[in-house]
Amino acid sequence: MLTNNKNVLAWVDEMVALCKPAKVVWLDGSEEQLQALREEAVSTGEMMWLNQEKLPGCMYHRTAVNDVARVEDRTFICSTKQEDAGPTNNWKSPQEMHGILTPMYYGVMEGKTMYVIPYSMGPIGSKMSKVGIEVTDSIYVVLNMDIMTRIGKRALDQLGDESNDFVRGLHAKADLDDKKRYIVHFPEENSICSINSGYGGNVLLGKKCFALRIASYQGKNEGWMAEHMLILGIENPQGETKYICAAFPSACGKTNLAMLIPPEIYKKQGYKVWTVGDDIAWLRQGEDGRLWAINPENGFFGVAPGTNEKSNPNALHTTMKGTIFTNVAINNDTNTVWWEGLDKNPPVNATEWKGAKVNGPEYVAAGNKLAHPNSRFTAPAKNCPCVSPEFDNPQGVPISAIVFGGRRAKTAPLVYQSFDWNHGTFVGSIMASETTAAAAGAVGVVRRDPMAMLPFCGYNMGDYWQHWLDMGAKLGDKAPKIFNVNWFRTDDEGHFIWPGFGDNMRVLMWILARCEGKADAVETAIGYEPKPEDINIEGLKDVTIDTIKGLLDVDADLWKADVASIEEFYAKFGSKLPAEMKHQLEALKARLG
Ligand code: OXD
Ligand code: MN
Repeated sequence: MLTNNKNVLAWVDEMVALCKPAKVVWLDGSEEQLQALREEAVSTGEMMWLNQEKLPGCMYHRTAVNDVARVEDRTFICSTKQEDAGPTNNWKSPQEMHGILTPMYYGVMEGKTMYVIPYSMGPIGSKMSKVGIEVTDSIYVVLNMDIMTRIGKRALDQLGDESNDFVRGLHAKADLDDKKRYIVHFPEENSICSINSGYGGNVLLGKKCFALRIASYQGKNEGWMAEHMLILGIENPQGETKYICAAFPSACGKTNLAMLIPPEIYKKQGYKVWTVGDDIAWLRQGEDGRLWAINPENGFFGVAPGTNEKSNPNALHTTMKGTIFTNVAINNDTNTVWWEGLDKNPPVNATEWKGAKVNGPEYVAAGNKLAHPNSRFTAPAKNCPCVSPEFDNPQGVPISAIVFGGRRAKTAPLVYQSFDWNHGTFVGSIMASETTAAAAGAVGVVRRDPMAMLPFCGYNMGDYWQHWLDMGAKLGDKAPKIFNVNWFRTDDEGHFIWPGFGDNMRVLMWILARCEGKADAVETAIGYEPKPEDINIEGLKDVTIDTIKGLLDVDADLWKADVASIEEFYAKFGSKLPAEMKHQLEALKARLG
């Protein structure tokens, strides 16, 4: 027995009685046990070894064709009261939802093995970490959870013998029927149920389900924050590191920013960038009054397509060992992996993500994708060349700045700073991205995604904004400064004006200078902007001071149109919209004239 904790034992007994597995295996976290499971998954065809010389420890998995992404329309927050889930979440009462789910789980693991995975979100020994137990019928889930979290006996030891503060996660693949797929959160019961999926975001219950949806609810009740944010550190030539958290909606380059390569001008001075996290931050006020962050995860579950030597060499390097690849293409000559955007040479002897053998170049020329656009790597953080030396620090890292960002062709400038924390909360709440010509549907349609938490907030977003305001009041003058960035302004031909990638560090440097009181700013209707000359453009080919002036331009008419769309969005929250947010919106309107 790995634990004497009666709460854990009783819950696992209950799950066994419900799902009726033939066998129960507790994950102790040992390498021998994991290796045996890898071999077993290979023997059943669930997974495959890749070329062990080129990609040591790396494995491959293919999901069902109907099961390749998170399913927001099948994701529920089941609080007792509907208003506690709010207008941005699907809701059913816990009673009704249990009525639907319990019969589906009854006997669902007959003849199968139930794996019991104890795991810690956050470094072992950290007061900011929390424990979860996931039971699942999938070895793929076990092996991914081993990379993404800290699994095994150490997590149970962290929980202790008495505590009942663990998140219960029940996952069964069942028959992968997408009509009966459910990803369900019971925040008041500290539990998650997932059924009929085998795709990462739906089944690695420590990630989005626990570390964002359940944890955001816990954070509200316990006075901390769970956010969809990367954490990075910038070390100056004197060896001092300042940390930034940043929230972006999907497809805005969060993993790339977290692992950025400094431009030559900073590199040669001795600046370094360190990655603490690429997706989730848990933030708590420290004893010194400042806001401290840990990354609850232990690995990266990144989108493969588009990752290459130029866009993100650190991510690419991270995936070279001990990584699980899902739904990418296989180069059959070398038994290695390929995806769109890796290089310009699709393998001739290829297997595409659904499993068909094809001639890669011909297949791609005919307009097909060899890798699924949402194909993934699950890679250990410790592989990352720029992983922060503080990655496992139980204290976390102190945060100087919080950065919000979206994808806006015209409205949002390259960067601006909020007037204060409350205004920064407003800036986060109006985050949005516009659809691009690359995607189906109308161009320039605005999708509001407050704090990039729209699909991940486990309670009413109005209450969530109030929680942000309350955290600001608690932090007072120790609060991080809040900024907004937009790497995606386009010219009249639709080309990006700002070079992005590593050059985004030039903007982060102004942000840090502001935090240290070392840079001036210009007050505009929407916030403080840099003086154009304060964005360092040394060594940039096509960017002049006039380019920066253009990127910082604030078009009052566009902002007035945006205000109308914000009003419409805010109206959904009725009396849950904090008065302060209404006040911030009115103040913006007045400043725009
Ligand atoms: C993710 C997401 O996978 O945000 O990180 O969807
Ligand atoms: Mn994410």
